[in-house]
Amino acid sequence: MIYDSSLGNNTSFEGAYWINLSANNPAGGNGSSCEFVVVDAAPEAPVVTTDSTSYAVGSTVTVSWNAVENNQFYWTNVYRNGEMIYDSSMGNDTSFTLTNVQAGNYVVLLSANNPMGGNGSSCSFIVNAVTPGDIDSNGTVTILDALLALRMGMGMLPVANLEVADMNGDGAVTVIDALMIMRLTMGTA
Ligand SMILES: [Ca+2]
Ligand SMILES: [Ca+2]
Repeated sequence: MIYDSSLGNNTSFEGAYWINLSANNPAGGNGSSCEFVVVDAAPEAPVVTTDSTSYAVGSTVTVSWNAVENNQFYWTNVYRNGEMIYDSSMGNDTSFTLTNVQAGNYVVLLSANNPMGGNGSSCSFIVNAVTPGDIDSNGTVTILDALLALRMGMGMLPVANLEVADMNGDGAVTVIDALMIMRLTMGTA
């Protein structure tokens, strides 16, 4: 006997169980087994984090959390400016990545779940809007950005970040763009 209803909600049921079954005759036996776990509480809340709290547009964001005991599945949702943009559904991974992120305020909600319920945590991060001229994506336009544009215009650097480097919108990065960025840094644009 492995079950007696008179035991009610006795928490001694908690634990890992294995069921082994074999069919036997005088020539031998063959069998199979299965395993299940009985829990008496929802898993503890994992702590979800990102590798930074501030990103440039187009970045890759890694979201991760600690594994918790007695979890059956994790579920994550990501909201950008209040709108859900990612829904993991049920999974057992403890991280995921968002690629090519767009500007906005992001909130990540995570829960660990089992048949007794779920517990979760959240974190937030910002993807900064594109700043024209901020070629190195550090949030401000400085003389370094102008120098980067100049070197791109002279063919000394491959053109990256065209969206912010091409100040006059002609589809190329030239000395003119470098001059426009330089004037921005001097407040004479
Ligand atoms: Ca910059
Ligand atoms: Ca240009």
